[in-house]
Amino acid sequence: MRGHRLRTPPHRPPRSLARLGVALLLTVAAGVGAGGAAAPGTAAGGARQAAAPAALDSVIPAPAAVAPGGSPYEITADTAIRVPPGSSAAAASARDAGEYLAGVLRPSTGFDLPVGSESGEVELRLSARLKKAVGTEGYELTSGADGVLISAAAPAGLFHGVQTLRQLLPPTVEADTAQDGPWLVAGGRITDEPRFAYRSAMLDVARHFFTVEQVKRYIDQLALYKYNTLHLHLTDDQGWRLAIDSWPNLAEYGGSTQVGGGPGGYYTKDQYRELVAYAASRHMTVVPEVDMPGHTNSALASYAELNCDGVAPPLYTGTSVGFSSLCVPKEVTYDFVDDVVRELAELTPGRYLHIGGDEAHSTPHDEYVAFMERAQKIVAKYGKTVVGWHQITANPAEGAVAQYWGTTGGEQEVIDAAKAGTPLVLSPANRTYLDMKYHAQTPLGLSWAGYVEVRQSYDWDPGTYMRGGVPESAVLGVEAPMWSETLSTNDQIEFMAFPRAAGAAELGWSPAAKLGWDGYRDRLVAQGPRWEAMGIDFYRSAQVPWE
Ligand code: TNX
Repeated sequence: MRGHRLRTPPHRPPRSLARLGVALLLTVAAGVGAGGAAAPGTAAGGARQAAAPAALDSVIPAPAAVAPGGSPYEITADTAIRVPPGSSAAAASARDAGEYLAGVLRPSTGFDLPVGSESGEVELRLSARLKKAVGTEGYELTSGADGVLISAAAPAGLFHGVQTLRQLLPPTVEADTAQDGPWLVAGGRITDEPRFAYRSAMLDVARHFFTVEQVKRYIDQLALYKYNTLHLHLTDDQGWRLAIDSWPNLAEYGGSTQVGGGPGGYYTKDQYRELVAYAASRHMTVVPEVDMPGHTNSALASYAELNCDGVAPPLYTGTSVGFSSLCVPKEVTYDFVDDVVRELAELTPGRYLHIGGDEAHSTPHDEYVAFMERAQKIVAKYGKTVVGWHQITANPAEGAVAQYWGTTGGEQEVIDAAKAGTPLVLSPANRTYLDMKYHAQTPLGLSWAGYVEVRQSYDWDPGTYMRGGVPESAVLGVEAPMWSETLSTNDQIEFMAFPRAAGAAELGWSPAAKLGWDGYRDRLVAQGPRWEAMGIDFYRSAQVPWE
């Protein structure tokens, strides 16, 4: 994995001297030359800083409503962060959002930025009356000469507002060493809330295993774009990645390899709890997936009795799909499902539990339906709501969520289920699959759903995507899945995720009226230097006029 948060971005040509001169002049003209932010770092570092603050509507996802105006606020060595007092869980979580903000700003600004409840020019405020206007995830951000106020009805809204504030500051704010200011936030007001409740990214930790630290890094990157769900694809033919006490071989043996034959790995329950808690600290809920009845070779290899012929197959390290199935007629299969779902539900604070159900090509259809009927009941028994790949629309339980992964939006079974009340999470493979190659020469990824360039991934509307008269109200949200057959490092994940993960986030958050390729493309340009400062080796698509 590459070093994180590089001070000198590797892909960036040096700026011309002329441009450097202009930037310095603008800095002085803005009144923050000599006395303002004294310069840690080099002249070249200073020249990288935009002198005028980023426009309020330049962030991703595009905010719902923006009213620019008034003086900017400058974060200085004297700035403090004010958070709510009190002993409620909400106040504590709001304070965490304040500490998180300070944690982002301190290394790059070099300022102390104390966090406290007494005073502070950057304030995070809980305000119950905002619930009506912006819900529990929305926020209001107002900025002027005296400070920045982020208000929200709930801590999640404050956290999302913090992400907006972050993007309003220069990209170098992401660096982990001191950079030159000025740290200006444009004046005005943003009123913002999400279009969809479920804004998810999936990581396949089964085909290649990713450590807790690797997943945390991805969580932090997703938080910047207001994702609120992390779907972990925990099991597949190539590996079982979570310890299950009642069936210990699943992880110990079934998790002992991965695609290509490496050592694989699995999360102990404590490690998994740590991941869930870390995601929660970024206001993301983990949706765990145990994929059944297909994609189960790692389980079948671990326990002979789960096989119809009673013979355990060898572990599998290839990339074919559709060859494995749990034994639907055997009763032990449901003991297994019950134990796994019970232990998983105990580890899951969120309401959703994903049971897969895709590509069960080795399970006869009537058996698939019979299995899914029982599996969905078991999930309900442990108090969770089912999510399944859209094949579950064959017989969806009441309330079950179907995750659409087709490419046309036209499957009649899915359309009928959605119209009859099955909510959909949209992850069309030729739009949001982050493992699809960008183009024929992309060294990583697959191409079964076609090439997915940046525009292709962004230029669609989740509210009108499904055919056959499925209304927007049937869409719970959007997901960007990262399958890992060809990906085994963070660098590789990040190259495939960025820019596309930012686009899927915008489709999930921003109102339809704010979507549009031209505007998005221009806002994307500004993310390039931010990703560089974060050490993200993103794909420099020729469709985007990077600086
Ligand atoms: C299809 S999408 C799969 C996965 C593969 C992926 C690769 C889905 C529900 N199943 O098993 O990893 O394609 O893009």
